[in-house]
Amino acid sequence: MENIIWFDKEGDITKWESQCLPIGNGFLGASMFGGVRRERIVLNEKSLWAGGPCKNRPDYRGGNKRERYKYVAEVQKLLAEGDYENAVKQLPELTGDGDFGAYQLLCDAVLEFEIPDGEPSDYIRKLDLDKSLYSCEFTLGGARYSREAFASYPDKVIAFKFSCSEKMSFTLKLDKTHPSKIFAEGNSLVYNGAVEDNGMRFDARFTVVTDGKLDISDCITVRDFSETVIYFTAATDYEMKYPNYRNGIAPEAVTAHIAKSAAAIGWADLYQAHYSDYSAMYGRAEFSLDNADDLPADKLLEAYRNGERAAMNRMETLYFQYGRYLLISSSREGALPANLQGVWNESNCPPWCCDYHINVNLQMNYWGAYNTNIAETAQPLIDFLDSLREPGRVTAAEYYNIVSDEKHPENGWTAHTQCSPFGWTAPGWDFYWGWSTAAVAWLMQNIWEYYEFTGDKQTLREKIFPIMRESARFYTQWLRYDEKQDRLVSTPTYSPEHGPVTVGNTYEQSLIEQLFIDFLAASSELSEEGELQVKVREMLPKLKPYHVGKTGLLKEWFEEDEPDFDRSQIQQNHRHLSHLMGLYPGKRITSALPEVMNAAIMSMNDRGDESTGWARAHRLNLWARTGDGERAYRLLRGLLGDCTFENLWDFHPPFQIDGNFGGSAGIAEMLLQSHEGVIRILPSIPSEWKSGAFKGLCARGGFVVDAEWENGAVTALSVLAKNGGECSVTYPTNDSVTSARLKLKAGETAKII
Ligand code: FUC
Repeated sequence: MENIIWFDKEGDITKWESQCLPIGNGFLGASMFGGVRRERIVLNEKSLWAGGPCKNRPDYRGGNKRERYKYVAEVQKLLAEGDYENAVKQLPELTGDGDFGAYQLLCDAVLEFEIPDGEPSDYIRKLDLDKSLYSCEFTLGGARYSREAFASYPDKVIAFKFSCSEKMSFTLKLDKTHPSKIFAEGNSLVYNGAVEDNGMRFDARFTVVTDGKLDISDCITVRDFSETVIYFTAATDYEMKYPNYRNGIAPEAVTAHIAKSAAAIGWADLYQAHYSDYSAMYGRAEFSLDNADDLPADKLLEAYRNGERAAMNRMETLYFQYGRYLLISSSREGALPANLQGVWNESNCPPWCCDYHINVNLQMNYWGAYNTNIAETAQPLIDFLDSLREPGRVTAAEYYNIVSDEKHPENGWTAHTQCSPFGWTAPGWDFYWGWSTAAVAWLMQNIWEYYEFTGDKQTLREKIFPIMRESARFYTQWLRYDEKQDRLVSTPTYSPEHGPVTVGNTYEQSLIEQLFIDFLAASSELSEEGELQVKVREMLPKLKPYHVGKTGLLKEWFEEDEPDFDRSQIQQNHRHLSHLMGLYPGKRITSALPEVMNAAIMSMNDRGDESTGWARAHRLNLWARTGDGERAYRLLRGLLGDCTFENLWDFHPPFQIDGNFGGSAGIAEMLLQSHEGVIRILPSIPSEWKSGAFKGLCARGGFVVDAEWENGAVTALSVLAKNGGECSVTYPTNDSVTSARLKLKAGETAKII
């Protein structure tokens, strides 16, 4: 069945986060409503940000205050002495300050169509995920109107086509613009300006090709046409490079060239190039369930909430592909990574600045990149983390006294809860959400897994390993021996958004442990051995992250059973499950550690299932890792039923795209797992998914799996070894689980069933 999100009525142009349909190419984004007489197109360019270094802000330092390590040492000393009261008084010193900035809207394009009065019939607006094509069609006064749009990565444009079986007219005006000049240049409308806050220059152009009469002033008017195509492109002078973050190139030089060449190529060939680029990634994976229904998205959601099985099958398979579509559309090489809303944004003051939150959100954005077979989408993340190393060294020096100099180059970098494209790596301006020393350790999982899944040694050696190595070096210098706890600890620590301030909380200890394990694995892949590896090997067993508390739950805080532990800050149903990192996305809590696994399950039950969109997506992946398919499914149902807008965007609320990505990854995690060295087929399958099929899901080691099942038993199964190698596969058959051991050459496929 085709994967299409569609509606039989116009969207409300005032309800962007729930009613628009988005397209994007990693750099540019557009979202449309399918308005019959009046259409609003929200336009974005991913690097258009306020904040950062600029003429008016010559003292910009990525949020870093100076010499904070003195206060950190004081807090560490007080905590070690058990003097929490005085330690807490110092915490306001462990913060960053300055202008953080925010992702900006580029502008809205508002179109007014001259269309006869009356109600349209046969109306449909849709986002075809398989074709990566948006369209809207209807009949009115005997004429058929059609609008289409796609966002091309190869040609860096968004193309809009307006056609009609009879002659029609429209005007296009820009709205919510930044300080700028808007003028005609040949057959283009040019919107050229700068962000007021930081002077970041931008240029956007709309190049029009029409068979009608074209008039461009500060707006576009096209009269009596049967077909008009607008090629839209935009660029800024942003560059992902410390310390200035500007490339010194006039953006108009970039856009003029792109627009001209797109118009010369034309709609049909541009689409062909776009489709082959997109489908080469998107087409690799499929998920289908029997008897799926097809309904407009709003009705689908309603039927989903009502538990109608056929609609649920449809929704679940569509949601899986939507996550993949959204990641391909918002994360492509050369651009910044997907932010809190991917690339789409209607405001200059978006929620959480539409930034890069790294105490769960940015990590979650990429959870589905590897297992759903679109590893290329992680390139922007790798590049972004690389770009944070230089500013991250300033933070390491000021807050941790870990200094890089000529004698100790690349001696350690760090970042905290939120990052910006301008190298903001300092803690937030409030300790209680802003301090997160292990956030970078967590991100290292995201990039190490790129190698685990693809086996791409060159990228590991040249890009990923240096980032991991410098991060591992940072933590080896940061960890302290704590006598009371008799282990190496990160201190102070604060469980994300939850607290309280403690020594060596499970979040930090477990993330650093996973980094050390992965760093040693990476070193061995590259035959790298030296002092650092020796040190990491020695420190690793001393981290001891997991402890089961008196209640039987996995401890979030080492000290939580102590009589003077401050329980007042503990929130029973808190959305973050920061102490369960080792279960997912980490790989430490498995059936090989039954006591810890059991405590983790008890902790999940204690926290409950209801939460924000992304937090449900985390729970879904966590339950999938326990092998409890019914429970994982319950979480999926909650995410899709209770935290999803009509346009199938996830909400916190507000709209936050991480839940889409986490949900799509979680579906894959229910269908296939490979974190324990074995490829498990249908490891967490609910009874609701009795029969179905998937294609192209990836396992660590470069294996790609296709499977079909009926009544829970696998009926067809094949494994492709991209790089060759050995693997074990387990899969459910009628009453048991069957195993196969494979040895394959590079490019060889084994048909197990
Ligand atoms: C984290 C979460 C919030 C929100 C924000 C963007 O800090 O705790 O719920 O998702 O990121």
